[in-house]
Amino acid sequence: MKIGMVLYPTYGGSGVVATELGKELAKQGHEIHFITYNHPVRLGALRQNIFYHEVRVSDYPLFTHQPYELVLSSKLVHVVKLHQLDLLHVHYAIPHASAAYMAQQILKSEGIEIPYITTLHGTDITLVGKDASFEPVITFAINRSNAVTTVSESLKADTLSEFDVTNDIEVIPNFIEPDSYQLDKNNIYKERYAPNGEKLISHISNFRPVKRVEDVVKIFHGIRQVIPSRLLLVGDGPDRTKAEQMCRQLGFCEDVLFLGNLKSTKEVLNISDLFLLPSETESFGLAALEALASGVPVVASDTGGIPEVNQDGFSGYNSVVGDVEMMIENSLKVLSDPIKYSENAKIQASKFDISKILPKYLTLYKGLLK
Ligand code: GMT
Repeated sequence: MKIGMVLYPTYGGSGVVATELGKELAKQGHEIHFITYNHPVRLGALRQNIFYHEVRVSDYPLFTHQPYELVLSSKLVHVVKLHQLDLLHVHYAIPHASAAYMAQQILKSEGIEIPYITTLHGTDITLVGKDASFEPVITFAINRSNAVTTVSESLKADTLSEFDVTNDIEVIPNFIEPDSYQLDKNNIYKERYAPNGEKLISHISNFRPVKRVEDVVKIFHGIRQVIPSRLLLVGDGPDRTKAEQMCRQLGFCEDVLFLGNLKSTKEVLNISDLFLLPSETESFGLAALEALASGVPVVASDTGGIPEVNQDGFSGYNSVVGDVEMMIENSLKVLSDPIKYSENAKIQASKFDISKILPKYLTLYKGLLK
């Protein structure tokens, strides 16, 4: 199959999922065309069966806001025609689903039929999509998609309650490739970040308010009073400064390491003892799944799709959003029995092995091409 994969190329989970899906399909011999405005972060060097088409929006003085969606639609038309693509798979509804619909209609007027699949990832529905200024277009583009998937049951329920969706929605969870997370436990990194044998607690996100990074710092504060530990914070975003200020106020800056955005997070997870994800809402929590795949138990909030990913009491614990005290208690429980929880984490992650999830996408694609 020849597939056009439309995505955000940044560090966000939706872009990571789209990139990993495309890479795996390419390995299996399918031709994958990534279409977006920048080289996707997780794509790495270009490889066999993979192509990248950059969407370039020119700067014209008349436009206060550059019309990315129109340029993307045009790009989709060009790429579909030039490479005779069989289908488009768009990740994140805004504005990818409506751009795909526009391209589909243009191609139809030229006698070319191409289906598009929309995968909803979370904030396109739970935060941004709810915004009244987007709603009519999003509802329309979801309903006109030839297939719609969500990454969790929870997101499916949210989509159905927030939007007037008439299309069927199939849940296809996010996935990991377990072997790629089994790195050698790297003592050099461990010694560097935990020179006195401290426990390493990690958190990876885009530091937006929805991630509740302040709770991460508070939980760490509680853990640190009982067990010598250090906090590794990966990512960047609006709440980073707030977190930095908190560390200064609480007086433990030397034990909190802000590592910024990293192309690969596996090395950090590989030396972590516990992963924190106390988000306000999370449609899935790919970062938590990547932690579990690395054998790192997760303490999280019990919101959105997180309980589908992190099994409470087994691979870690989930509790009410904002219940920092409970999260501290759960963290101490996990850290006191590391081997058991680490093994459980890997068992839990294996449910999301790419070998189990990829066939679901292939069946969906083939069904549309019949
Ligand atoms: O978490 C974010 O803010 C980024 C966002 C994205 O679009 O990349 O993540 C969403 O999609 C991920 C991949 O499906 C999910 O794992 C995240 O849970 C989801 N984020 C939220 O729902 C807040």
